[in-house]
Amino acid sequence: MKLLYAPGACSLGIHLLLEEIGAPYETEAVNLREGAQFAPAFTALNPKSKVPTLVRDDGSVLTEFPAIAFWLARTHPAAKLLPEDAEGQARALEAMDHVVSSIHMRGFTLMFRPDSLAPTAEPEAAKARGREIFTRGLEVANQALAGKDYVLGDFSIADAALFYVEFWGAGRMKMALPANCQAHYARMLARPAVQRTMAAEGLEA
Ligand SMILES: N[C@@H](CCC(=O)N[C@@H](CS)C(=O)NCC(=O)O)C(=O)O
Repeated sequence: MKLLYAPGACSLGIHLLLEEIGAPYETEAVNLREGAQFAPAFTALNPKSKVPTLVRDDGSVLTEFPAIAFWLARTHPAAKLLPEDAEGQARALEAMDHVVSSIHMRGFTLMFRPDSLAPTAEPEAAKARGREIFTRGLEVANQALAGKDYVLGDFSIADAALFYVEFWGAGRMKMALPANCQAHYARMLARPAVQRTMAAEGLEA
């Protein structure tokens, strides 16, 4: 397997899942700032120009965080990254979709690219709205974590998703996370697989 990733991007969550699994994999850094995701070598693999992009051993390509995480968990059951029952699997997908679609794609994106959907005459208002969505999303995750170490109780792919937005909030933006998210972030950072991933991407918490 080969993961195309960008240091500190949402691909961080998939990177750490590969470390948790422990099967051999390669990585290739994609320089998003230089627009490498639009170069033909990349779009030939993923015409959506996004990381994470996973090239599997048979050469086929899988994209979109929840799909990659779900596939990794299902194909590596020994790593115990996903509950076995339908309810638990649906909850994992629900939590990941909330992170990717709302906290990341609406909140974080609006904060840093206020004109990403349409030109706006009020970029500061759009950024503030993004911050509100990001913060509100983490508050919802915080409530769901009450009384639990991990999103579903035991560690799962849902934690990898929550971790990357916690890293963006606490690590990059130096925001105070709500208490349960802060404890979850610290718990994630204590995992050897997460530490190896952070080191490999050159990141500091
Ligand atoms: N829906 C996608 C989102 C992926 C995404 O937004 N990736 C960002 C990095 S965090 C990216 O590749 N951005 C490059 C670009 O938009 O040009 C997923 O779940 O994987």
